[in-house]
Formats: sequence, structure tokens, C-alpha cells
Amino acid sequence: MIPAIIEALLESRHLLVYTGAGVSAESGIPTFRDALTGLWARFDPARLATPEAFTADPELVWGWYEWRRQRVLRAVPNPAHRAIAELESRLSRVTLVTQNVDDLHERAGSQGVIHLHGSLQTPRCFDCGERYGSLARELDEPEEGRRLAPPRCASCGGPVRPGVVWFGESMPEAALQQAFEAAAECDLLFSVGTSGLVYPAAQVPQIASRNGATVVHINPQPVAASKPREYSLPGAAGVVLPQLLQAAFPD
Ligand code: BV8
Ligand code: ZN
Repeated sequence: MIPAIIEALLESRHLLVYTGAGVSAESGIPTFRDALTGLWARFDPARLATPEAFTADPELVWGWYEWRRQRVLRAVPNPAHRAIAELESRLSRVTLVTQNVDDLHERAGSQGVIHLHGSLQTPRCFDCGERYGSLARELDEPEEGRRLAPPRCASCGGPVRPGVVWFGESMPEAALQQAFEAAAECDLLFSVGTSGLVYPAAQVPQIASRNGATVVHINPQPVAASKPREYSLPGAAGVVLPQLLQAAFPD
């Protein structure tokens, strides 16, 4: 473990934890790019996760999201989610910003999670935007690739869509604002399990770095850490984060 990182953690006034699909990988949730395993491998996620794809084929897209939502319902938070919730209780100020659409951070006890790309738990009408509240709890395990007709909106009869931000859609303004402000203000940022490909979310660690924060990438794939005070901790989040916690706060 790198002493400078432990020191920065113990002295941190404001830690920003920024997560991507990799933080949920050890809960069995496929990461975004391999979310298209099996039958879904035929599709490019950037094409499937778009309003155009939903308009063209609502059953294919709704079926994919319901399959993913059912996977989340059956998953449990892993040691990475729990270590992040533990850090929140031990440090004076922690902001958690996620690109993920699952609720595993919340289920691990994290509060005030900032979801930059929405969530599977907040479907709404594609036409009038009204929230849709009665998603089936546990469908029988949908097999991959099953097309599902989306429910219809009670008010206008429009098709219900997942409450996520698709490619080409803008992010919830408040969430983005909050995330960028926290990035400009934090003194330490952990970037956990993200390929950093999608914008503007990927600007969060860049803003932190520009403002002099220490930035630590936690990812089994080593991440180029070229800026001052930037580190790469190669490894799985569910292993590295508990190790960090243990080194900083030995029980
Ligand atoms: C917008 C929700 C405009 C849906 C998602 C060209 C250049 C730059 C940008 C663009 C461009 N062309 C188009 C754009 C814009 C586009 C974009 O960035 N495209 C990319 C592909 C180039 N962005 C947008 O469209 C955004 N909107 O720009 O709007 C606009 C502006 C004003 C007004 C109107 C419009 C909206 C993007 C949001 C898309 N929605 N998710 C859904 O989930 O289905 S994106 C989705 O993929 C995720 O949310 C995440 O953000 C993104 C990347 O996923 P990651 O989380 O990083 O996961 P990934 O699989 O990639 O990587 C996993 C990582 O974990 C890996 O590194 C792996 O090594 C690691 N890992 C694996 N196991 C572990 C682990 N790490 C730790 N522990 C482990 N055990
Ligand atoms: Zn409606």
C-alpha cells in the first residue's frame, strides 16, 4: 500500500469517491461493456442505450434493461460498496458520485449518492415523463435476449422507459453541477472501476486533478497515472478498498 495515499486519506477534509461499473463487478453485475454478454453481444451498447434504439425497437431495449434490473435485484453489495460506506462514516466529508444505474451503493448504506447517469429504479413515461411506480419486483429470471413489451403510462398511454441517461441525452443538471463542484473542492479522489471513456462524467477526476487533489485509480487494469499526485492502485475494488481501509484505520 502506498504510504502517501494512506496519509492523504487520514488528512482528507473532503474525499470524492467516483465509481463506474467495475465497483459492481464483484457483485456479479456485468460491467457496461460486457453487459452485452451472450445474446446481447450482437449489439453495441452505445447503440442500444439510446433513445433512437428505444423508439425503433422498444421491446428489445426494455427487455435488455429488465434483464439488467433483474440481475441487480438478485445481486448484493460487495466489499467495495461496503468499504465506501465505511469510509463515509469515518471521514469528515465524503461525496459519492457514480456512473452506475444500480442501487448497490445505497444498499451498502451510502447516503446521498449522486447518480450521473440515472438509475434502473426510476422508470418514467417516454412521452410525458411521468414516473412509473409499479415495476415488477422479481420477474421469473428473464433469459438473456428476451424481448419485453414496456408497460404503458397510466396518464398518456406512452411507453415506459428506464430512468437512465442514454447516449446523446443530457445528464440531470443538478447531479452534474453537484459532482463538478465536489470535484473542484475535494482534496482526494478515488476513481473506482471505470474505463473513463464517457463524457462529461469522465471530467470529474480531471477537474479534481486540475484543482490539486490527489487522484487514485483503483482498477485491475493499470490506469496511466501521469499527473502530479496521481496514483494507480492495480487490483479489484473489492480487495483494494478494504485493504486501504484496514491500513488507514487498523481495527
Ligand atoms: C451527452 C447509463 C450531449 C445507461 C451510460 C465523442 C467524443 C467524446 C464524447 C462523445 C463522442 N461522441 C458522443 C459523445 C458523447 C457521449 C460519450 O461520451 N460517448 C463515448 C462512448 C465516447 N456521451 C453522452 O452521450 C452523454 N451525454 O454528451 O449529451 C448533450 C449535451 C447537452 C444537451 C443534450 C445532449 C451521456 C452519456 C451517458 C450514457 N449512459 N449509462 C446504461 O447504463 O445503460 S454510460 C455507461 O458506460 C456507464 O454509465 C458509464 O458511464 C460508461 C462507462 O462505463 P464504466 O462504468 O466505465 O464501465 P466499463 O465497462 O466501461 O469499464 C469498467 C471498468 O471497470 C474497466 O476499466 C475494468 O477494468 C474495471 N473493472 C472490472 N472489474 C473490476 C474493475 N474495477 C475494479 N474492480 C473490479 N473488480
Ligand atoms: Zn405518459
